[in-house]
Amino acid sequence: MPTGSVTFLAGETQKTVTIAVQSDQVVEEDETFTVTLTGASDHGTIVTSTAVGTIINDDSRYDVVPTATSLAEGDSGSTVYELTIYRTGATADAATLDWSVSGGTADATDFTGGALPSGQGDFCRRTVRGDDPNSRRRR
Ligand SMILES: [Ca+2]
Ligand SMILES: [Ca+2]
Repeated sequence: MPTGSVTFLAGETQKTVTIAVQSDQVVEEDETFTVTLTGASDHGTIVTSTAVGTIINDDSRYDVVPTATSLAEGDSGSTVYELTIYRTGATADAATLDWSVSGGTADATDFTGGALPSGQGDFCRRTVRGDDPNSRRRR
């Protein structure tokens, strides 16, 4: 942890302490630190001895709700499944996430267009192919 000393020359009444905080790209809680004054060389009394600083996290975190909506696929057409993605931490700037679907027990034939979906930005609307045998034949 940082330490240092401050020297007041004769007649000086104010000095500034500078403390360098390491930046990062880690999502974390805001963090506090305390600066404590000790050991005045002129035997002066340190009346207010501590100051608290707060390091504010400015990194954002993303979480997808881990269980997607469960819906019947339907017998024709398509059904819209939705996922919710949350962003916390720093949200002042716009951001884009990529997403893609990989097979669990579903495969590409279970999605409209016959491919595993992927995309950017539109996190909330994907369609699943209905299980109408006629619609499969039309592919
Ligand atoms: Ca940061
Ligand atoms: Ca951080």
